[in-house]
Amino acid sequence: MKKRTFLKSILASSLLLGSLSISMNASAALFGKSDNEKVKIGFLVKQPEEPWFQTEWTFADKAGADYGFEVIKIAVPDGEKTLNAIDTIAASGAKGFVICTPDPKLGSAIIAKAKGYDLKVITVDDQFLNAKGEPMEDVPLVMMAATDIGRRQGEELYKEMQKRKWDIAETAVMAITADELDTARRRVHGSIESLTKLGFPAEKIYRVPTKTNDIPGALDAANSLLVQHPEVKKWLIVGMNDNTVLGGVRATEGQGFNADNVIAIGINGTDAKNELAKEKPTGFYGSLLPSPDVHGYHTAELLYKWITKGEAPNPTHLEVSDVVLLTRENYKKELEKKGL
Ligand code: FCA
Repeated sequence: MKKRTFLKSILASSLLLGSLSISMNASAALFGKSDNEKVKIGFLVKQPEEPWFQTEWTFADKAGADYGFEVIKIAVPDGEKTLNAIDTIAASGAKGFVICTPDPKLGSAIIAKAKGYDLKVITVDDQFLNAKGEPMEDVPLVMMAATDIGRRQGEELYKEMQKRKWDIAETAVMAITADELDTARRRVHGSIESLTKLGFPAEKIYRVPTKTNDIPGALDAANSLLVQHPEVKKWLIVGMNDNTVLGGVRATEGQGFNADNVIAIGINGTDAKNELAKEKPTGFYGSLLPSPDVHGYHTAELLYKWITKGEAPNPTHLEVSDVVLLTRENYKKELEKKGL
């Protein structure tokens, strides 16, 4: 009953808005496009403090400027905020949203809520899981080519270790894992796969799970691993993104390691800028920069076309595989090339 009254009032207000927008249209013909008649989309991200997601927002806005739509950007660090954000988006008159969910298991709830409002949904970076924990293949997704980028991380670490002529006998790999997030699991898996293929002894690749996907979480995980292996003289550090790897580096520093006996390579690139800009090199050797610009721009563009032309994203899944290794030497130039 309540729901029906609510629907009625939505209907009534949209009729009212409809007549308002007719008169707006007339004035828009005279004065150009008004903000009220612009298509609106939401862009929801789990960790707005990461430059990665800020970059996606910036490029979604760029798509908005190019096509003439408005992007409503909302931080969704947890499930409750995510569901509230969907209400906000619907109330603002947006027709859909792009989302990097704070928890893939929210997939079914997000889709159910979006359907209730007739909102279209595109996922970015992290794939939804259904109630059974299976990937929701039918929801459009744009993400990095996780396994390939992970493999590249392992290759670059091995290459740098060889260049420095390190003795494998005194070296080990610290792999900070976040296996419940599929993209993270695939990256770390790819990295370990490359390292072992190239000849790094599997028994000296130590995995440790992080509780949270940020620097403090990774730092705790790394500390617990370091105390178990006082015999290791040199470390290679693997993790799913820059913050995870930075947590590992900070932990090694706490135990007296430095740029001479740690090689760490992150993933994201955008989030490694400050570290690479430090006057003195740290154990953080470099970062793989995929394409947050493409993810932000393209998801927004796909959603706009879906809303305005009825063209659903095809293919449904897109893995962006362009990646460049940023180091202290080239990071400024490479980031500039992408306008970052
Ligand atoms: C995940 C990570 C982010 C970024 C993104 C592409 O969402 O948490 O840091 O790497 O994938």
